Amino acid sequence: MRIGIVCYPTFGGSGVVATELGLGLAKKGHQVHFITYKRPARLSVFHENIYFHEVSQVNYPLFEYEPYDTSLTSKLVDVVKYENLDLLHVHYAIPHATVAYMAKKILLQQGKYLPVVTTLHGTDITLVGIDHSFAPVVEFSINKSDGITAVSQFLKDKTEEYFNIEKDIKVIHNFIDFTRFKKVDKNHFRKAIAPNDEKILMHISNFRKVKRVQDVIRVFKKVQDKMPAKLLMIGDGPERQNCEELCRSMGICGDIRFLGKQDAIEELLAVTDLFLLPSGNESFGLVALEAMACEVPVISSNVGGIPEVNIEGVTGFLSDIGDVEAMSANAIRILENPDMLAKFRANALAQAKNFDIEIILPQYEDYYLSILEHTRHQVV
Ligand code: GMT
Repeated sequence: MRIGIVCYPTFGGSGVVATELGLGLAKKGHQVHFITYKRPARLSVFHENIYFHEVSQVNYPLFEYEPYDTSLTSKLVDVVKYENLDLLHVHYAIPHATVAYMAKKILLQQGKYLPVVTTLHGTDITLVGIDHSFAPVVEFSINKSDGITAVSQFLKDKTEEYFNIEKDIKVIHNFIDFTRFKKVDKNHFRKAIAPNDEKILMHISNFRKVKRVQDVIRVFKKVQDKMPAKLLMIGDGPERQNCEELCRSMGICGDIRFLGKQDAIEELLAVTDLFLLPSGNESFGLVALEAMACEVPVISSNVGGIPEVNIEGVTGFLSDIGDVEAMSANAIRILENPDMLAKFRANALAQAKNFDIEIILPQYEDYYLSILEHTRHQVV
């Protein structure tokens, strides 16, 4: 197939999933065209089946806000037509499902029917999507997609609860590529980060409010009161400053390293003992899956789609949002007990294997084929 992929090219989960999916499809012989405003963060290798079309910025002085949707639509029309794409897969509804609909209408006038699949990732529904400034457009655009997928059962249910969705939403869970995410021997890293064999805890996110990064610090403080420990904070975003100030006020900066945005997170996960994800909302929690693939148990909140990934008492522990006491007690329980830690590590890997790209990617391929079959007779 010739597949177009539209996504946010940043470090966010939806862009990561879109990029990894494109890479996986390319490896299986499909021709994949990424259409975004910047090269996707994880698209760092050359592959003969991968093409990248950059949407250029228009800086006309009249535009206080650049009309990105219009530029993206024009680019889509161009790429779909001249690369003769079979299908367009857009990730994150806003504005991508809407832009896809516009491109579809333009192409229809020019004699081509463009099948569109929209994948819902989370905040495009639960946070931004339901905002009045977007909701009618989001509902309309989702309904105009030929296929709709959601990354968890939770997200499907929420989408159907919030909006009047006329089509079936297919749940295709996020996935993990074990050729990249696996526990590797990085003992020299471990020695550098924790020279006295301290326990290593980790958090990765975009440091937005929804991630509750201050809870990570509070949990870590309670763990550290019980045992020597280090915390790695990976990523960057609006809450980082507040978070650093909290560390300073608690006097624990010496044991916390803010590493900013990192590419090779699997190398850091390889030396980690426990992953913390206390989010206030999370449709799936891809980072939890990445941690688990590297045999790291997860202490998380019990919101959204997280329980579909992290299994209570098996791969980690789940607590109510903001319950720092329970989260730290659970973290201490695992870290104090080597047998339990070893068992949870093995369980985490076993659970992650259910989300192996080798299992999930064919679900997308089958879904594309069903959409192509379904739209084959569309009158142009
Ligand atoms: O985690 C984020 O805030 C980024 C956001 C995105 O769209 O890039 O992530 C969402 O999509 C990820 C991939 O499907 C999911 O793993 C995250 O759980 C989801 N984030 C939220 O629902 C808050």
